[in-house]
Amino acid sequence: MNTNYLKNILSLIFLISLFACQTQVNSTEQYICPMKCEDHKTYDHPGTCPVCKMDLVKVSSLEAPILDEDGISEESIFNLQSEWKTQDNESIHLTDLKGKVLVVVMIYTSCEAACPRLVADMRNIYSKVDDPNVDYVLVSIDPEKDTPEKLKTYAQEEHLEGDQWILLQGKLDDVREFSNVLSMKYKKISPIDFSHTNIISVFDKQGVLQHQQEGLGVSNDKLVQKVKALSEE
Ligand SMILES: [Cu+2]
Repeated sequence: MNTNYLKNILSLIFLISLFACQTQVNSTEQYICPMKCEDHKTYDHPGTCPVCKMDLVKVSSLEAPILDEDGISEESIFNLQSEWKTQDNESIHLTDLKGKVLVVVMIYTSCEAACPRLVADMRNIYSKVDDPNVDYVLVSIDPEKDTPEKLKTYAQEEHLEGDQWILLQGKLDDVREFSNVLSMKYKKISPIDFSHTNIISVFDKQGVLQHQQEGLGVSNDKLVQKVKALSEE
């Protein structure tokens, strides 16, 4: 009787310690946005990213990038299914841009304040990098007005000519989704104008965000260096 009682107690202690161990393992698992919207901010529980609304993933799962059969990591923009129109009125998916380093900015063509300066910075980066393995992508945040024809005219006016310049018109929701990936904020403030953050982003050849430059009139030296390094990878 006494032995049995002791056995039961011991088993119970064993079970409790097992359970305690398990709880501890779970609580040390951290979660992170796959797009790293808030840089390296981690969460104790699974959920969705407050910025881009994508499902948080386990930090440990990001240590070795998960590649699908096409060699695209979970964090890549090439996973986005959205369809876009270029300035030449061709339909493309983001994955069609695979294999080149991408320098990306979101603008709208009727902007008279910040966007012309961002575009000038893009041209400046283009001439400093001087590498055919880099594409320059301008995504319109005003797809209702920025039709492929309008984008074509804008490209000519702004001297964004040649195969390396890609101007994109998307659907409203797809533009919003894309801006979330870049942590780029924009808001319509009048029938013609938007307020927006000024960010130039760099993606590697697999479509993973690698660098961002925020602000107007800032030095692009670091970004140029990063683009050159990624192009050589
Ligand atoms: Cu603007």
